[in-house]
Amino acid sequence: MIDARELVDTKNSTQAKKIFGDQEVYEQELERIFGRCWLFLAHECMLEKTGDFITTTMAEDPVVVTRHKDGSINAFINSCSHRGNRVCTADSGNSKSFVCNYHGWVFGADGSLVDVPLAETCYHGDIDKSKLGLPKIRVESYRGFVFGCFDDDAPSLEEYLGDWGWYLDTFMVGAGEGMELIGPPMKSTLKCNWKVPAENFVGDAYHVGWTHAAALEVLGGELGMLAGNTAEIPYAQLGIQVTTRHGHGCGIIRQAASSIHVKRENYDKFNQETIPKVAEKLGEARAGLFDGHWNCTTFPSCSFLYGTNIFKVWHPRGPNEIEVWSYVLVHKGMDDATKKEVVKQAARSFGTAGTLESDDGDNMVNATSINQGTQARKNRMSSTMAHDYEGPHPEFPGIVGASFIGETSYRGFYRFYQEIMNAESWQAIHARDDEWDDMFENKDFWKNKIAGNK
Ligand code: UNU
Ligand code: FES
Ligand code: FE
Repeated sequence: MIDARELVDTKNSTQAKKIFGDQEVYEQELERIFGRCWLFLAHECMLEKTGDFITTTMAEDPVVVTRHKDGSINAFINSCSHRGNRVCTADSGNSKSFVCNYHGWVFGADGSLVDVPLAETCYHGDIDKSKLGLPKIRVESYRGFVFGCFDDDAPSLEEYLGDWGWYLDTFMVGAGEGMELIGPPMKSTLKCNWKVPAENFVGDAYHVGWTHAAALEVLGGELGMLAGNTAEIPYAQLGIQVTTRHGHGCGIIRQAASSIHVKRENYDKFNQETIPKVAEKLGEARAGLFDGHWNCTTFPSCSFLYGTNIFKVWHPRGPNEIEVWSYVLVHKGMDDATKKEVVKQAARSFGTAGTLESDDGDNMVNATSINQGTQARKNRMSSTMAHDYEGPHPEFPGIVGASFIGETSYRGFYRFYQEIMNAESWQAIHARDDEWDDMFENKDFWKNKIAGNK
C-alpha cells in the first residue's frame, strides 16, 4: 500500500509526478477511489420505460443499468454468474431479459437468474437459481442523474455530493424543469491518465487564455479577451472557484455561459428568461451564477462544462489511457430548436472532434507521458496559485477562491484524493468531517475582503 502523503503534499500544494502513470498508484485508485465513490452511470431520461437499459463501465468493470418493472433502476456487473461472459453486448436498448452468449443463461432486468438451459436434464434439477443472480450495485439518483457505488459503507449520493449539490441545483433545479442528457455519448480514446482531465475540469481556467488562445481569438465572445493573457482584466470580479468536502468543485466565469457558442440567440434568450425563475426558486446568489460558464468535476471522474454544456466521463483504462464519453446537457424546458442549437455548439467545441477538445487532448497526453520519464517521475508538480486567496464564504458553501483563475479546486481535489487513498473505510473519512478544510488556513479571507470592499 502506498502512503498517499508521499503522493500529495497538502501543505505545500505539490503532487508526485508519478501519480499520472504508476501502476501501483493506479491499482490503489481502482480499489480505494473507484471501488468506494459514487460513479456516474446514466441519466433517467435514458431509462424511461420498463426494460430500457444502457451499458457503461465503472472504472474497468462493465455494467448494465436497467429500468425494472417495479420502476426501480438496477445496475449489475455485466458478467454471467456461470462462467463470466457478458450478459449484454448492446450499448442500449429495451429488453425483458439478458441472455448470456456462452451457454444461454437468462437474467431478468433486476439481475435475477430466470432460466438455465437443460436445467432438468443435465443439471438434474440440482441448481438453485435464486442464489445465482447477478449481484446488485447500489444505485441512487440526484436530480435525474443516476450514479452507482460498489461500497455499502459509502454515504448516500446526496451526502456524498454534500455542498456540491447546492451548486448543481443552480441549473438542475433553478430553471424549474430539470435537465437531461442527450446521448448516445460520443466516444474516444486518449493516451492519458484519468486525473489529468479531471483536475483540468475541476479547476483550470488558467489554461483557457493560453491553450485555447487561437480558438478564443477566432470565437471572440465574452472570453475572447482572455486570449494570450495580455488584456487588462479585473480577474477577481469575474468569477470564483469552489471546492467541497469530497473533492468536487468548479470554476465559474460570470456572464459567460454561451461565450464559446457561435450560434447562440436561442440559448441567450433562454438564459435571460430563466434568471428571474432561478432567483425566485433559489435566491439571488445562485441566480447570479446561472448565466456563468462553469468548469466542473464531480469526484472522481465525472466532469462537465455548464454553459458549453458538454458532460464527460473519464473511464480509466490503465494508468495511461482513458475512454472519454461525451454527452450534451440541456434543460428539459428548452424548446427543440434551442436544444438542437446547444447540442451542435457543444459538439463543435468539446465533442470528439471539437476545436477546443483537440487543444486540450494534446496537453492531456503530453502531461501524462512526460511526467513518466525515468528521471522526471522522481520530481513533483505544483498547484499553489493564490493559496492564501481562499476560504469559507458568507454566501457560497465549501471553500471559495477569489477568482475563477486560481488553484483552489485543484488543492481540494488532491486533498480528498490523499484522504480517500489512505483511508481504511468511509468511517475514517466521516471522522474528519469537521476538520477537512483545515488546510485552507486563511479563514477570514472573505470576511476581510468584503469588509475591505465596503
Ligand atoms: O477548456 C476549458 N475547460 C474551458 C474553456 C473552460 C471555460 C471556458 C472555456
Ligand atoms: Fe502548466 Fe507547463 S505551464 S504545465
Ligand atoms: Fe481546455
